[in-house]
Amino acid sequence: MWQDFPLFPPSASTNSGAIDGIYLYLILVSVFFGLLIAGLIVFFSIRYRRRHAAERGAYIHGSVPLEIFWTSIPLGIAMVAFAWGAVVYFDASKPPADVMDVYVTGKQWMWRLQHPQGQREINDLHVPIGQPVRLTMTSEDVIHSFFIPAFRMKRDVLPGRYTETWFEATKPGEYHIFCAEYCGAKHSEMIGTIYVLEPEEYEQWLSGAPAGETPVAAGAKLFEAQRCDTCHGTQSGARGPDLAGRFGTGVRLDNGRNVVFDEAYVRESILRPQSKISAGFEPLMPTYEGQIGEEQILQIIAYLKSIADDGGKAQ
Ligand code: HEC
Ligand SMILES: [Cu+2]
Repeated sequence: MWQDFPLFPPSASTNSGAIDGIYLYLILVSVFFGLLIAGLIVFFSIRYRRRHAAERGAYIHGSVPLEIFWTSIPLGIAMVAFAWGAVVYFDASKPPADVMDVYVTGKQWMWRLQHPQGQREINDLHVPIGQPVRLTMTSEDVIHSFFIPAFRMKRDVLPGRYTETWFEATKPGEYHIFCAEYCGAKHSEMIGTIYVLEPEEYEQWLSGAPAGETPVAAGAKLFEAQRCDTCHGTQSGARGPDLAGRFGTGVRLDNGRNVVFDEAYVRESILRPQSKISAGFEPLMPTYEGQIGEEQILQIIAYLKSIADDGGKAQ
């Protein structure tokens, strides 16, 4: 019973210790001042109580040193929390270089996850210990939020947008995944489990789970099946821009603005191709709105990422 309703979740990621530190600081400051103020209220009301009916208090005209004293101390305490929080926040927001990409789509009322090697999971996620994992997330319907208390990690998952977060698990075990944004009737059932395994166990799990296609391979297939390749080929005279080696670079638009070729840009290009036109090209691209789902778009993105890393060669 208690394990299911822990007052304080286990601490099982590289960031959770630092986040707990700030939490503890805020709690201690609050407890200290809470007790101090409560104690002083009692003490003063006894010490300065009215002793006979005609007694009047002395009028106080204010004191600059006192004002400075009780302004600067709270300022200092708040600034410590701010600076400390900023450092931890920046540390926790950028993933290390050797991350493993897991793609997540939220949907009323479940989580679908896909590993870079192709394994798919629903409401469960197996990860190896000591390996940074980056989650690229989107929603197929309403706003959800991906929350792993044991990792002190929570990020909203929005329809029509990508959000990213990452973690590195430090302790083997099973931890809760919750949806932390009220998302309809069965919001409370939108829960899952994250299994943190030793690297060998993880390899074993990987080889035991049906792999299916990797996101990159599925994306490459879609790229042909949806005939993207007819316009975005490498041959000269192609009607659309070559997409190899482009991910993460800048794009010049026909209105002179510059944007980044990232997840959001690819998604928008597929669903609303007319909204941003690449400089030097005609607005010929058809929309795929309603024909390609969020998971498939993520696969195309994984494919375009892969042909950016390999110096432009597919797969
Ligand atoms: C009929 C030809 C055609 C097809 C089919 C087509 N595109 Fe395009 N696409 C274009 C053209 C032309 C542009 C450049 C003009 C623009 O930005 O809309 C473009 C732009 C893009 C861009 C932005 C590239 C840049 O350099 O800014 C992406 C990403 C993209 N397409 C992806 C796809 C994907 C994925 C598919 C398949 C699902 C696809 N396209 C199918 C013609 C096509
Ligand atoms: Cu939800």
